[in-house]
Amino acid sequence: MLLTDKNVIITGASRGIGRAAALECARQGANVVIGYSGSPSSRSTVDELIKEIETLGQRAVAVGAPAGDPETGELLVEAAVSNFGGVDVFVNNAGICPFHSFLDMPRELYLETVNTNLNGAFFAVQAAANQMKRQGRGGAIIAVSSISALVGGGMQTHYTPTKAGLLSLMQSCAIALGPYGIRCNALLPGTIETDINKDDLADQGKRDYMASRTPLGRLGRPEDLAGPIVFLASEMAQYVTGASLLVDGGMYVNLQ
Ligand code: NAD
Ligand code: RM4
Repeated sequence: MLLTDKNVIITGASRGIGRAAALECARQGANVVIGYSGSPSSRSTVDELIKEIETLGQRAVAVGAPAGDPETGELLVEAAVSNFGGVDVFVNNAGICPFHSFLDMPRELYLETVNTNLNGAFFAVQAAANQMKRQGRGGAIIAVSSISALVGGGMQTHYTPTKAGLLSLMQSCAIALGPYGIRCNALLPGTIETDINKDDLADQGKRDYMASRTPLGRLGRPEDLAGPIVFLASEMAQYVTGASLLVDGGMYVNLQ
């Protein structure tokens, strides 16, 4: 049990990587605030997740609020404080990647992507960090960035800058928050099969190409990210801050 009695907030936890992380944190002894978009269609999956976490003997509450809203971080923190008594770990995971070509990128799509993935994250990290500072017992902040913080994507020109931004945010926050014992790290997943890339990977040629680029021979699963997130959240990583952890089956280093 690496997270006994820790209170963890995870954004975008209704499905995919966030959901897998929420379950693993609970297995490791944490209570979880489940951030989700607030859309009524997500409510039943969120309720199921709460039940699964309770079955594991832990507590969970859900907060439905858009990730891009600057107030959302405060709402998540308030839920953690009022239900569990504080925040020890904040995982900024919510994100979108609506694949689109560059030259005709709709302005609204660009702005929505940056707002959801990066602007909201800034304010949420700030809210979590202020609460951790008030508590005076340190904490861990993890941003789910991407391999795409390091390499480009022709259909991701709106997305990759947000992931590079999250990586940079964690590096600067590691400096700003180190004096309070708050560690800040970035997780860089490779290509993980989730709803975010369902349509993109429906193209068999693209799918085969992405898998063939991966030395471990397969695309990732959400559960592949759960252990690394728990590690960064836990005392096992007590001297790890400002770091970035690629979890990509080796895709990034696979030049030839
Ligand atoms: P996903 O689509 O399954 O999950 C995304 C989560 O974010 C969902 O819970 C969704 O409801 C939430 N979300 C989206 N927009 C939101 C909004 N406006 N407000 C609140 N919540 C919102 O995809 P995933 O792959 O699990 O993505 C999780 C994170 O991992 C994202 O930040 C993504 O960029 C990152 N990532 C994914 C991959 C991959 O290959 N799947 C690779 C690298 C990084
Ligand atoms: C990731 C990476 C993956 C892509 C997802 C949507 O950051 O670029 O290849 O499928 O985003």
